[in-house]
Amino acid sequence: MATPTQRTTAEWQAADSAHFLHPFTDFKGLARKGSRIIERAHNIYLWDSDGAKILDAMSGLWCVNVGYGQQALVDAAAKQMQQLPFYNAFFQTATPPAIALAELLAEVAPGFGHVFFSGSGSEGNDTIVRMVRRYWDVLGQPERTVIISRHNAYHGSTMAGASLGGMAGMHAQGGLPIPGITHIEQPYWWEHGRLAGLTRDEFGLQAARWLEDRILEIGADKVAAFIGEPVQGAGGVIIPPATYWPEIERICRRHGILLVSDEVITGFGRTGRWFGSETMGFKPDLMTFAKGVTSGYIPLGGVLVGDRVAEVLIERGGEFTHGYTYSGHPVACAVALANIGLIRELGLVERVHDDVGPYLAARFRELAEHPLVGDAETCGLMGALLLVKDKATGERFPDEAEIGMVCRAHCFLEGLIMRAVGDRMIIAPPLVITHEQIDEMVALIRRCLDLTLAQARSEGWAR
Ligand code: PXG
Repeated sequence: MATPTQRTTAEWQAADSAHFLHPFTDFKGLARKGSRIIERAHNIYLWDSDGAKILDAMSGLWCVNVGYGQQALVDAAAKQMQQLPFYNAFFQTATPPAIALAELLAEVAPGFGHVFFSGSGSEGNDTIVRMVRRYWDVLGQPERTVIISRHNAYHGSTMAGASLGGMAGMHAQGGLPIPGITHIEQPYWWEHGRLAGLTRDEFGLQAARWLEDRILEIGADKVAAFIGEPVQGAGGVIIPPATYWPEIERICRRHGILLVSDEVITGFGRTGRWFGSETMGFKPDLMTFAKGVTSGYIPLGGVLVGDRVAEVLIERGGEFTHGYTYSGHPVACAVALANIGLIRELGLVERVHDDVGPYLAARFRELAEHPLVGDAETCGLMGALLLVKDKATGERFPDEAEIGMVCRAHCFLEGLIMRAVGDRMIIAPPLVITHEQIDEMVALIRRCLDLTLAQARSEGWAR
């Protein structure tokens, strides 16, 4: 069997397209282009199989919060693998790393004294669906089953996760959403508020009231929960107006509905607090987490259970018939312990809040001057640039221009990983990024915007 260094890029690409079905990918289209083979990484940089260095402004897939190459996480995994690589928590057993992590999570998430572990964010959201319905069952209100989510939300790829999500393309495959899940419009001011002449704050209140309208339409006694990402990630880093979440919280309380914050991306420092719900000023009943809990070094996810729900499930629920082989996997939990320890030791949450977050925001305000940029927003170390056809009027590019993909292709060639979501270019770099590295990233982004503008002009999409 060949080891990574023994094959050429072309050989890797041939084997890749012969056998590997990639997630969210047109298999045949990828086979024509060939994958870029990523072989190693350090800090915020990746190296591909041709030796090219790439600045990873997406932290892998929104997860490598502490950056690549952190030896403490490697050591924690190796030590735990030697001592006890696996044991389950089903039949009156537990392992020290899982117990210690549950304890530590309760400390970083005040008010969430309990945790249910899964292997991923999707499984965490499947757990959410079962848990909120079980909660109302136990309370003698089994008809409270409906979960309200939002269009353009992302909550995972399992049947329940994809159903909670509001991605039309996903619902079009496989008979989704599953019953009992409904979606309201997202709090995207540029799309739904700007042209209606609303200020961001006015729009935030209006968007929150869409939740109340839906609750009244269905009947509050049928609604189990509302779920949302504090800041939508995969949907394009949609940062809601400051008025949105406090109003959502008031509406949920008024109708007795559980409030679920999907913190898979926004957890563990990304927004400048431990959890995005703190940044957005609301207190959920349940929080889904994954990604940043281990900085992506090993899969782990779960649900942080607030005291209101925990008390009912523990005191009155009996057996909760749900669990995964890897619920509380000792190696994953050991890595999470080391990761959270490192986040604390390096002061990364405060660093995002007080230092690199504001610095990124200032540099993004400069990018807002670029002729291609209609809007530039950040929240902690998440950022988005909206690419527009006409800066003066805010007119957007037609879908056929595929402006985001054009820009992403330039980024790829220039050694920068940036995600394109329609006409939004988004970033979420590792929380260890320095000022100098932010400068380097912004210079690369600027160059790619210039190249994109030149191409759009030559193809007649822009003036
Ligand atoms: N909730 C949120 C908010 C997410 O962002 C999940 C749940 C599902 O987590 P798992 O671990 O099952 O993947 C996610 C995942 C993208 C992209 O293209 C985003 C995610 C996953 C894959 C791609 O931005 N987020």
